[in-house]
Amino acid sequence: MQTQATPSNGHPTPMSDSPSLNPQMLMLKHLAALPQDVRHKLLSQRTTNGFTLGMAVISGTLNLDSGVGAYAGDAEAYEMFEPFFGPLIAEYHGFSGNHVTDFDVNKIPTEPVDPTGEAIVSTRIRVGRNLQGYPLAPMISKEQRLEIMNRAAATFKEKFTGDLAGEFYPLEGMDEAVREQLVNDHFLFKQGDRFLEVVGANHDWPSGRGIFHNADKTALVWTNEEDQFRIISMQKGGDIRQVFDRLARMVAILNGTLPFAYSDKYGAITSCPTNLGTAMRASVHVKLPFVSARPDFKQLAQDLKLSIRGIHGEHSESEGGVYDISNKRRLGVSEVEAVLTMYRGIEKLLEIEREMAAKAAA
Ligand code: ADP
Ligand code: CIR
Repeated sequence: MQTQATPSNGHPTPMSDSPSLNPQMLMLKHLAALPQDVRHKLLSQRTTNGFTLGMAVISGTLNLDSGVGAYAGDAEAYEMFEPFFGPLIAEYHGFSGNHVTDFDVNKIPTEPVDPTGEAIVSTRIRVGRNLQGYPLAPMISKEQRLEIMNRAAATFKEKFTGDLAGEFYPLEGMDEAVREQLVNDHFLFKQGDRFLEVVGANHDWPSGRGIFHNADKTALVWTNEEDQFRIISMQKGGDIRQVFDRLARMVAILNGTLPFAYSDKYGAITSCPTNLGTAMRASVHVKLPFVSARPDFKQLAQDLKLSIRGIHGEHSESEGGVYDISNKRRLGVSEVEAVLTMYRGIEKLLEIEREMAAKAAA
């Protein structure tokens, strides 16, 4: 695909020609696999909020390079269009049972994954959450977004105390230099990309969007970006257990006041099917100059059930041999298992990195 210079939202956009078709796109595969009569029936249905199968597949239809190509406009869409979403979700996550949740921090090793502290620059764990009783990003109204933002801001003020105490900052009216600095420092989101744009998830930007953070910027919550909440725990270095412990406390506090949309089968309900289940991405920014130069780097990561991103988030590039490495699966693993996948995968990659560095020095 030809791309133009990266625009201010950080994502490469196609030139006037369309991006080339990804023949592996899951949406195309699972739409085509539906028996004709089922497909026709589903195409004629709409959820209570007015979401249709046509809207669910619009992102992949207009972004032919999509990996998945589908979004849900509300929780009901996952049930109504189950013949389409069910097999797609099962294939992406490699799982079709019921989701199990486990936030027990005692199951995370106390030993640091990077004992010398030289390789891991920072650790971040985020979960996506949406509230019961509201549509998801493609269908939510401006008023509903504002209502959620205001309810959230009140909860942060009242319930986030001690090390979690901080302030909520709406994106609307934020000083541009402050916003840019927060993005560059990896704390704040950019406007949703072209995949989210065409499904309507960027409607009314920046209204209702905002960020809460504590004094140290180690506990953060985004409102109304892709999901209504992205709950984030992050800090410098590689103390994965401490980051997980903080996240678990934040999730419990928020869920106690603002009940999350949850299904027995899919766990946390999110607009992107790749986020269902734990909706968790546990990542480290890690220096891997030798491993990343291997031609089979991507395969190696895949075998360890890891995803690789650049250091400015999804669809960005690496800088200086530092990569964002995270768990790939979010459904079919508990929160503890998602973090352990990342922990063990990084342990392995660092072992290979050390061996390669020693060989190169010999
Ligand atoms: P998400 O993780 O919410 O799916 P992105 O991949 O776009 O979304 O990442 C959001 C931001 O978080 C980006 O600025 C990214 O660089 C930052 N980030 C992700 N992982 C880490 C990490 N381990 N340390 C520091 N920043 C991180
Ligand atoms: C796609 O289908 O490629 C986009 N809608 C993004 C999907 C989520 N991200 C990912 O799998 N890396």
